[in-house]
Amino acid sequence: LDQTAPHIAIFPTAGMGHLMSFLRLATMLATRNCTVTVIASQPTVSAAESDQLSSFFATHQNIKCLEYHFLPYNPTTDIDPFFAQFIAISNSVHLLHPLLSNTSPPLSAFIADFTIASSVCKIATDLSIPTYVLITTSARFFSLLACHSQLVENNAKNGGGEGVDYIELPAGLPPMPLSSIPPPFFNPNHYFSAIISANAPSFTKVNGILVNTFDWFESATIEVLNSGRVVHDLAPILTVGPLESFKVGQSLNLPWLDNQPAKSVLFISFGSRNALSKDQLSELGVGLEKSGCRFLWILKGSKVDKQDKEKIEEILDESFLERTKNKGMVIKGWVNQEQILAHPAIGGFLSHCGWNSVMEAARQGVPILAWPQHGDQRVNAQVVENAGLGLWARDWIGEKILVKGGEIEEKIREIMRRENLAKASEVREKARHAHEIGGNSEQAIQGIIEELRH
Ligand code: BUP
Repeated sequence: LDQTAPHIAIFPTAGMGHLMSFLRLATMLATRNCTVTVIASQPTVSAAESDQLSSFFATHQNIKCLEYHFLPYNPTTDIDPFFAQFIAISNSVHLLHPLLSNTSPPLSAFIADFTIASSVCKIATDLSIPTYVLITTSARFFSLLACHSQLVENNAKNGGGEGVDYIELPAGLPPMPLSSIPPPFFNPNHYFSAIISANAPSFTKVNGILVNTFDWFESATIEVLNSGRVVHDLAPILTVGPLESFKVGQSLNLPWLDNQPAKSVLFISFGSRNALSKDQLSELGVGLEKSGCRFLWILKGSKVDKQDKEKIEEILDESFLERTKNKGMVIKGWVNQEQILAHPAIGGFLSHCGWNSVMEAARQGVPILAWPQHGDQRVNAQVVENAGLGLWARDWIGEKILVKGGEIEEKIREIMRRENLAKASEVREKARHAHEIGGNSEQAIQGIIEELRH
């Protein structure tokens, strides 16, 4: 037993995208000899999160679970349930202090989600331990978070962006298309913006900002962020991605997929909290059928899975399902996406570009056809395209317009071309190299562990 190895509290908030990154980091630290406690906030928003937590702790008994029952938060206005959860978790962080002050071995540090960073910094000061944040989006989107107050101010001065296509970013970061920035970002009265302004000040107080990305993938952005010119006194950016997958209880059981030719199947998923409109789903069906491409489609009917009760046949046309039954498979419910992306039959990924999905595709060398919906996803899609991991259908503006089947067909044909696979394989090599001995991400993780040894 390594007596000097640190004891790290891993503190995620809400949403599968956030949770998966934190659980991955937890296992990576545990396999590098650290003692790890995961703070599991209860109750979770989605069933997927509580299922994931139960199976995770059943399979990783070396990782401690600290159940944290936060106080209810009753917003008076309409709010995204995941945002409400961030606020609720943050508001009662003081309840953790007594639970954490006597742990054995004593706690060495917090690694917390950005959405609660300021509150965690306060209790970490009381406990006299350092705090790190883990950013579960791209470094490019993080750069917007880091200079949020300045961008909101500039936007107000410029009349709310009227007639502006691009916004200037500080310190030589390339300008950003205004259409890529989620509109609530600029609205100080919106919860999204309020959560950012409450927590962005912590970026200069924490000991390090861990980002689930790798240097090669976003080198220019990372260099500028670390130059100190974007935000004075910004804590060091430590790239730790792509975060490695953890052991799961079950192997993938999809005989249909096993019988498909290598690299022939397009995997389709819009993440855990996006549901396309019925009309859009039906156009996607038209596009798939016309393209003749094999597909594995994960279908979602509503934003929070606990409310997602409709059957596949109630969402998609039965005749479509009948006509395509030899070409494709539609699944409703949770599947292990990482295992699917790693399957030899998968040759492309139609994705909303949630950042975990992007990093998983990078690790497996699967080309992405990016169809972002909201939040950070358009910014992430641009990163994907710039890095050569795929194509961004930039005219397909999520939720606002109906993208027709013919256009979808064309892009599906394009993404399934061989040359995209070759480029994506190069990305995979770079992603793997980041975690080899001497790779940037491995060095960053080892550096944190060394710093925290007692
Ligand atoms: Br859906 C789904 N299986 O069926 P993102 C998702 N995932 O393993 P999002 C599955 O959940 P946020 C499923 O591999 C990824 O690790 C997927 O995170 C996994 O998107 C995670 O890709 C989803 O970041 O999350 O859901 O939009 O908005 O919280 O970033």
